[in-house]
Amino acid sequence: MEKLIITAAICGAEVTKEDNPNLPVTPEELADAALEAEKAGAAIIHLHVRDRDGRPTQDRDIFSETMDLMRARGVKAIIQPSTGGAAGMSWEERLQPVLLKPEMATLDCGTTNFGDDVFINDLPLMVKFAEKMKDMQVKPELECFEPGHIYNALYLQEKGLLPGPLHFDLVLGVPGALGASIKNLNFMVELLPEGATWTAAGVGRHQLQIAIHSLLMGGHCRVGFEDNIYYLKGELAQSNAQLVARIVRLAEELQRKVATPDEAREILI
Ligand code: KMH
Ligand code: ZN
Repeated sequence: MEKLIITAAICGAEVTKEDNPNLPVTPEELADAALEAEKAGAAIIHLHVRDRDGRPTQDRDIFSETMDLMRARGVKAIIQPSTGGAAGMSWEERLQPVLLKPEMATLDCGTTNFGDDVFINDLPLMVKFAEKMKDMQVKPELECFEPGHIYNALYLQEKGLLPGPLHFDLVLGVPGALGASIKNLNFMVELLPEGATWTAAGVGRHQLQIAIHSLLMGGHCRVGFEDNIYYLKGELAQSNAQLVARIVRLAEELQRKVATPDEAREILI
């Protein structure tokens, strides 16, 4: 099997310090969390940033400051900014971090209910995002919350907007979207085109189960506070690194080697 690429989704847009006081939100905290997660075995840092009040923002300067701090601390992982941001943000705002020309960024592949909100990703928006990423040579990670989103990604590929092999993130268990189960993960993986790579993310208590199943299937894993703030039922996670380290231990037991950041680059970019 291909080496396992672990993504640490260290902050997200929805979780707060009230939910888990260990959540990193400032540029300094995010940089420390990224380094710690990388040392634990993460090869990709999926990044959201917050403003001074801890609210989600797509401010380009805050992304830039945070990414620079990460590199200054010695982070070698692929830094993958979100273009999803938070539900309700304008497309102009969401695209801001792509202008910094990161190695990768997310590209959300369809509209979905997202808790009490609607996370809007209509086709014109997706085309705009794919065109911009193609122009800026930013590798998209195709976020799919529903099986139909995979067909939207294939539509973008048919239009020539997604050069190179496709890389998907199958996100299962968002409240309002497809539930997190092994059956649903299998179904989505069967829909992926030949040659695609994929990672899987389970939300909340499903994070561990989905990561283990992905590990066994030959996919990659995403863990971290964006999707889940607990280590065990009723026990808050101490850090993103703690969640990453558990996957590394499981991978070792299952004899799946973990990819370094450079090995992840070779596989994905
Ligand atoms: N915060 C969600 C509404 C992404 O990063 O591209 C969207 C999200 C997806 O987190
Ligand atoms: Zn995200």
